[in-house]
Amino acid sequence: MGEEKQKTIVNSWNEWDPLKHIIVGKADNCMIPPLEPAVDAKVPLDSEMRRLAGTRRSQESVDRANTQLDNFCDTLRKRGIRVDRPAPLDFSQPVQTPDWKVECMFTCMPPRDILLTVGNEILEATMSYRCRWFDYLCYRDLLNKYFEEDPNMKWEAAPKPRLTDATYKPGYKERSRTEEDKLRLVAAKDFITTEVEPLFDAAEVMRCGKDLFVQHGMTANLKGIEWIRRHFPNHRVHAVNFPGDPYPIHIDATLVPLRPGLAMNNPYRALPEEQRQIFYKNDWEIVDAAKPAHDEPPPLCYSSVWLSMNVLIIDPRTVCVEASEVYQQEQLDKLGFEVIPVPFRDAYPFGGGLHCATADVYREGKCEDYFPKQIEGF
Ligand code: DAV
Repeated sequence: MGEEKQKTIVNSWNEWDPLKHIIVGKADNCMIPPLEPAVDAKVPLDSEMRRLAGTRRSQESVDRANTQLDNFCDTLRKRGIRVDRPAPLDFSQPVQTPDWKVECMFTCMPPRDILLTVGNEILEATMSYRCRWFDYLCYRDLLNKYFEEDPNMKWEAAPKPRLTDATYKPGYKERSRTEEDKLRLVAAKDFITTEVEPLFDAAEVMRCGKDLFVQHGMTANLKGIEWIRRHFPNHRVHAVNFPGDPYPIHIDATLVPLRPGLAMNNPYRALPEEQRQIFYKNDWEIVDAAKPAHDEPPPLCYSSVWLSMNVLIIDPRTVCVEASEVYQQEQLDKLGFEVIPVPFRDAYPFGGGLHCATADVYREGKCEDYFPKQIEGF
């Protein structure tokens, strides 16, 4: 069926049901983010991005990323999946609100960070970086179109945070000068943001039907997780933590569900024993993700080598994996998947891997209960 004939339906309850319609980001105009407090806590301590903060990325690197993004779109379209693209802004512009000003914006390469699709709803997340405050503008044309074309689509936006200095802990930088400091702070659940207002990136949420698992870390605070809980009263929302990750943002290179009953966990960021119980009680298996094929991320990348496990599942038997990630491919092959290798390393520096670079619009299937046996107080 030609993609223009496909009726627009917004519906996606999990990360694995058969994919029909998706948004894939663009690298155009992407900036190296300015070192405002929340960005500072995430950019690796030894990264060149620190020196180049607030500058443009080279056009050559943008073009290479866009070539891979376009190729990824073609791969999805050939499988009958409808693909939409955001509208990049001139991210080099300084932006301000009544409370603050930053020298530039960031990117619209990773739509997963901001758009949370739960059933027939697409929710714009609050975000917690000032340079990402206006991310939503890149997606408004698309969301408006889905709203017009699907009479059941619910279009929501979480309360825009003020992101004043009160949102970030003073002295956090001084307390996190080394990787050991960072690991200690993360283990104590001491993150850069305060609890003055709800904060979350959509990519902190792992969707498994009736259950949403949300990482409490550098972009989502407890009030943000509570906001999600009250916003989705028919769901069960679980806060999860991953001690072992010095830069905990976004759950999708850490804990990734593959199909009902099977998830993979980053072995360096193990889900704590008490938080695993809900999986075991419901006969889920959690396997360690295969090791990444690379020792280092590509230059000027603020994500880790674990983008290896940032896979996009097309249906419960088919998965897109980055083309050079041979160990991850081999593992998923052994677990019974057809693996589609997708060259994507040139796009990594722009905001992440194959899952980060996408946002679901439509997967077939309905809201199922994969965790009928709950754990008290979790
Ligand atoms: O391992 O650096 C990357 C997730 C980006 N959305 C990591 C997490």
